[in-house]
Amino acid sequence: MTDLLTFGETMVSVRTARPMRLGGDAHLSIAGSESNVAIGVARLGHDAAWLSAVGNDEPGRLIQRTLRAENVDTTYLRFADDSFTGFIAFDQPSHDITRVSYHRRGSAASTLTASETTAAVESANPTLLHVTGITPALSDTARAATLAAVRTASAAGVQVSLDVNYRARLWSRADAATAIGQLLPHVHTVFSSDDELDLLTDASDPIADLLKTVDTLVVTAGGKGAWAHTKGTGSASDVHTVHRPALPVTVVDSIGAGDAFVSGYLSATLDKLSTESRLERATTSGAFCVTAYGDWESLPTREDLTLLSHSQGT
Ligand code: CKP
Ligand code: MG
Repeated sequence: MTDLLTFGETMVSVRTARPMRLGGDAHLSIAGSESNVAIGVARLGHDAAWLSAVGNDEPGRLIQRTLRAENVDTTYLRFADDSFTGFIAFDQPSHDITRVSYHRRGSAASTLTASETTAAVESANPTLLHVTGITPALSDTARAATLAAVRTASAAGVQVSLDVNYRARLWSRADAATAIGQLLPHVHTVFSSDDELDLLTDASDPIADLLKTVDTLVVTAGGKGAWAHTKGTGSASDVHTVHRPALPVTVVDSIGAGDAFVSGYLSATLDKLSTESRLERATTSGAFCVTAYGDWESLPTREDLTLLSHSQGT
């Protein structure tokens, strides 16, 4: 039994503070939306397990070691002899622009299978299963692995969350809409940015339409804050909405903010807090994360969240 199980590709990352072509100093780390969420949830005091595949290589061992050091359970990590660990390069052509290049097609994580994800769901027996729309974009087997996992989990009474996380470099909007549409009937909570909603439904009232399928729809809109929509107690079209503004912080690095937001929300879900309090922990965690560099390095602990709330006078 674990609090949270998640799976997806974690890559080795190399980051430079200027155009990479100029060479010079680089920072070596790891990056992956689902492992970011696992680290975030673990830092907030819960048990988190993460499943993936990496190459049987040094980048793969860096990923394993980093996640273990962050108290993430890596029991379900597979080292693939015949494949390689994905690689992501971040560089900065100008102060305000971070450029991302992926080298992940055919990587070890793209060989994830349905039998390994369903076996992990059965053995970990998590309270929450979290997936993202990145995994089904990796390959046909990874897409089947995602669908099988959410189906198995929801049939077993596990609460399933999905972060849309559309990545234009990996697939078209049409392919993403089809694959994510297959997941939705097995998902309870969806995290979507406002510009991803059209991938989930083409209805004129997307929120009411999605709440026919999922229990909670959390929509983020950067500086405008976030909304959590749940079914109201009245008629089918009755929707209960909660809004939290974004905290006014200085943004240093926005990559990983979405994962910080999700980990705050899921942590408060595990603590059985109200929708309002889930959204509050999510926005505080997201705000904390953007104030320092790194996809996961700047994820907050509980103490960090208190510090930020106090500095905002709340
Ligand atoms: O939506 P976020 O900025 O929170 O996601 C960031 C992660 O997995 C980052 O760590 C990167 O490796 C990725 O999303 C990705 O595959 O793009
Ligand atoms: Mg995101």
